[in-house]
Amino acid sequence: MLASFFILLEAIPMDTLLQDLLNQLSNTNKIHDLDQLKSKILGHISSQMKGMKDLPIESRKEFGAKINQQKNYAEDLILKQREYILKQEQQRKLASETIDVTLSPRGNNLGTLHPISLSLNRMQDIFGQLGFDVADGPEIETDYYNFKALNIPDNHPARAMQDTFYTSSNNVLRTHTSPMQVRYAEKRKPPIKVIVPGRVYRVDMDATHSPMFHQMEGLWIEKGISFANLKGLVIEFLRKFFDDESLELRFRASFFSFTEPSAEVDIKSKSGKWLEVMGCGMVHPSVLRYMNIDPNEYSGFAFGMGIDRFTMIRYGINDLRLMFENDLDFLNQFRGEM
Ligand code: 2NM
Repeated sequence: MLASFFILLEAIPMDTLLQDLLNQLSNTNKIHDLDQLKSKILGHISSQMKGMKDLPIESRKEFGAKINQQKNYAEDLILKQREYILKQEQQRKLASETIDVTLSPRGNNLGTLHPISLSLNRMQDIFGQLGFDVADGPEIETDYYNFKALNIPDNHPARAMQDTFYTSSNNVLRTHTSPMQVRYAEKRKPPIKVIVPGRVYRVDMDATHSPMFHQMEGLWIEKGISFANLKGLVIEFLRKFFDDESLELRFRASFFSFTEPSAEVDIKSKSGKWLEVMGCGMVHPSVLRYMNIDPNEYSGFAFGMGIDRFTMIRYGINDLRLMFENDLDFLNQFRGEM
């Protein structure tokens, strides 16, 4: 409160109650308190005014002038105090909203690569260094590329509606990425070295199967390519991918319509259990012919693996559903992984 008001205060004659009330003004620092005090002050002044009618007529004028002077003075004081309080409040608010630009940032909210992307990058790096091209293609495929060109017979159970998603125009959601390998190879001359990663679809849904999952298939066609080359490449790839130069693995004879002979590959886990991780084989002569390649001149091998499964094994993820929920606490654990 400004000192000049108090000087004025002494110049205006007033009763002690009013004086006391006006003195309290300088101690109010909330608008609510000021409003309450204001109504006390103005109430007191107006009750004084009401008593004016009982005064002798000759002193009424002087009394009225005095009360008016008090009222103007009080209102002026109240207004000044109001401005003072508002200014204080504003300064307090500004001080609390100060931004300290020298503080360090709150951490970034950059996204992370999904573990499936991490695996895919890893696979592409390894095969890239071994001279493989990367190709991708349509997820909606024709019966020809998804089944027929892969030597899958018309009556094969994989073609059934319970296993394959069909579109209304009788195309399919590709059940593997091999159709793209046929598309790739039919337009080229050997040597052909390509990997095809991508989404594939099968009618399947439980704790270990998702209707959409990720696969990567590879193809190497060149004069003189043998099963020994296939084994060498698969061993090299698996040991690099799992970062374990002494990783134990085994090839088990198997059957696929598009390869002959065929094998499945198991790796030995840390706990000593064999885990099946991929399938492979020498490309069937019929499939080579669909690729416009003469099986008497060229041979080749092909392999396929589930990227999701590789990811779960590498990072110790025990539930497939985690891979597709995009829970941030899950994804954040892969920040900085490779
Ligand atoms: C596998 C297993 C064995 C495969 C075959 C072909 C193609 F197009 F050359 F015929 N691509 N991929 C293949 C072979 C895939 O996945 C478990």
